[in-house]
Amino acid sequence: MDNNIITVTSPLLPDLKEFEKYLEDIWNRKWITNNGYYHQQLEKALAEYLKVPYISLFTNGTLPLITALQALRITGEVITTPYSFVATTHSLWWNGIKPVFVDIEPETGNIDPAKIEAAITPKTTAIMPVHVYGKPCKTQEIQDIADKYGLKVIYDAAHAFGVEVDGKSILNEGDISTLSFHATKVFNTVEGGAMVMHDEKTKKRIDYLKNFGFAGETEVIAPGINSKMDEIRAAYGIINLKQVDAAIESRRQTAIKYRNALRNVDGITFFDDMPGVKHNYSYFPIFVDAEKYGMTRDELYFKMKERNVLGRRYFYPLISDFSTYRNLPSATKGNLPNAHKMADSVICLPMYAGLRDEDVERVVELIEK
Ligand code: T4K
Repeated sequence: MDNNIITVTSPLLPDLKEFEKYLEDIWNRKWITNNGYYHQQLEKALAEYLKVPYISLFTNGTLPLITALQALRITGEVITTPYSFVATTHSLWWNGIKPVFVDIEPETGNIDPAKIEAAITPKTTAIMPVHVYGKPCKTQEIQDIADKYGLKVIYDAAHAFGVEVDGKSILNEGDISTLSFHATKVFNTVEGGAMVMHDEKTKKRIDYLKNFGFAGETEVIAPGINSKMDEIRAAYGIINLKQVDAAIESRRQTAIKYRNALRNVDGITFFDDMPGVKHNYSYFPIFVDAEKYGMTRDELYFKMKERNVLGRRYFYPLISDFSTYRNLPSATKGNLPNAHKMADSVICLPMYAGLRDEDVERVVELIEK
């Protein structure tokens, strides 16, 4: 038996020698945080790379969600998806907002726009969808509903780094999009994140809010938070950005290998590329139909684990099933059948830049058997 552990992901690391040069420069500058040189450079480079007009860096992918809700003064109820990482819904809780869960579409795992209107009440102020696994939401349909009811749209785009639809960045949709640059993401700054906005005024306000609300040495315009990215992480990000295209290409090759090998395995399904979409291959979820496959998802998951293949059940349990949220009226199983089905059948296979062919083969062989 092969004892090498294959994890679900492995971080994209900058070249250490190159990083050392940046560190020396930071040491010389003696400016290590608070909108420093590399912070500004990374914001510029990311705006260009991501094809977005304005971006503000954060210390992680959770605080831009929390701050976006503050900046847009969202209150009352917000419509969101249960099929995500807990941080999505936690950002609402931290703002005293009631989450209202709406079911997902089986084709993408994203919130189903056709089910949003029925969940709107006089207290609804916004929609918070997630481009789960980096697959684009039906943004036009969501925007039409938002416009009709006067709602804001904040996209949790934590998985959607670099994703484009018909040549346009998905990050320009809605009022605000947020990104995560966590170690496990396609592009990482160790911990880190960002917010994308459409205009300079909002960018300025967000920059105040992530710096305690300071709008000058002696003026505080709002009860802001501290969520500034430091110079060391910004420099790390600048180096990583140079290799992210190659990393995405490596991930794409892995996705092709998985798809070719698993297409004819009875009871195993997966997503194919969507027409017109530039994907980032951030995750490779497969879905197990126990009856056809002859084994349940959990049986396969633990069998893989026994053989040192550490896939992950992202996103199981559903957010709506965690104790904090399960008593909400919208958290019932009857309201969220598609989300339950996906959460109960998913395993994310190992997926990262540089995953070796023999490791892909090992994963595939385990599933085939
Ligand atoms: N919205 C969405 C939709 C999100 O998915 C996330 C985060 C957020 C918001 C919030 O963004 P952040 O505030 O986190 O920036 C991970 C990540 O911690 C989390 O960022 C991510 N989503 C979530 C989906 O996954 P865990 O608890 O599964 O990570 P962990 O530590 O078990 O790592 C998974 C595997 O990655 C390990 O088995 C091995 C590998 N790994 C991990 C780390 C940290 C490494 O090889 N090296 C490392 O340093 O949550």
